[in-house]
Amino acid sequence: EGVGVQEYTGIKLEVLLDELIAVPLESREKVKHVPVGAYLTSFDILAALKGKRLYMVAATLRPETMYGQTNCFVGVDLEYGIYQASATEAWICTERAAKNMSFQGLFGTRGEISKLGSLRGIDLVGVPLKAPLAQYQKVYTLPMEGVLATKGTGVVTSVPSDSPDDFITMQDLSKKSAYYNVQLKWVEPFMPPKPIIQTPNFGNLAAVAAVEQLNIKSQKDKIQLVSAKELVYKEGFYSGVLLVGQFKGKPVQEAKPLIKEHLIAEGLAFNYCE
Ligand code: A2H
Repeated sequence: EGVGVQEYTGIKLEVLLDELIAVPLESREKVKHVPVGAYLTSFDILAALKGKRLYMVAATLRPETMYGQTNCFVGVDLEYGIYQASATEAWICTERAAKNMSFQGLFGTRGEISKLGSLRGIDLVGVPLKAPLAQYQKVYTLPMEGVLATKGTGVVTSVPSDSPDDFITMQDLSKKSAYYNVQLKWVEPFMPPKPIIQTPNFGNLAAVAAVEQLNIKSQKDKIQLVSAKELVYKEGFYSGVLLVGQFKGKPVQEAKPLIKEHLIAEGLAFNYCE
């Protein structure tokens, strides 16, 4: 961890629980494949969630890119919890993040935590979500290899047009869906990504251009991905112009705080530091 404080925007992606098919516990043992969201629709969890909306909460440094969300990533082996955020909301994130959030006053009484359930990333793969500002009504939770348990919330919202990591992971998932255990309908309708930011040197799909320029082939090309990430970040932040949404035509630097404020005012985001 660095010395400074990193200021993230926490983004709330609502879990579309009604879209999941609840399978009674007895019949679950007989079915060959565990149904998507089986853990979330288990009797105990549904009872604990009664009267509450459930959100996956992602930490991002680029709230102005939320128009380009196509999915959300989790690490399949990471541990997550469902935490009571208020009387009407429960949030999914790592325990480490939940503790930080509680101390930052996001859960009501500072330092107090109420955990409603524990699950692993794999239990979330395929779960449908409503992502704020996204151009799709419904996006899906997908697996990513590099998700760190020690950063943010352990949930990464994905913007393949402007994040080389997100783009290459989506490409891997679409090329090797069987290997990654994902359904094509969770990936293919969202690719290739749609432009949201114009840049002078990398065009309007900066992440795609950088991945091509640096000849990055998969998530395994970690060193080149770090370079691509830095190049695209600088280009988007200092020279990017928004192509969509309420702040269309504005430079990214100007639009970023406005979009963050708007999301917070709508109850769709929050400040999160670590
Ligand atoms: B960013 P920093 Cl469009 N593990 O959001 C791995 N990566 C994580 C993470 C975790 N636990 N938590 C957050 N992140 C990602 C958008 C984005 C991001 C774009 C472009 C660049 C970019 C959409 N994904 O980040 O180490 C999140 O991805 C490049 C810096 O704190 C978050 O912002 O600097 C960023 O990494 C935080 O990285």
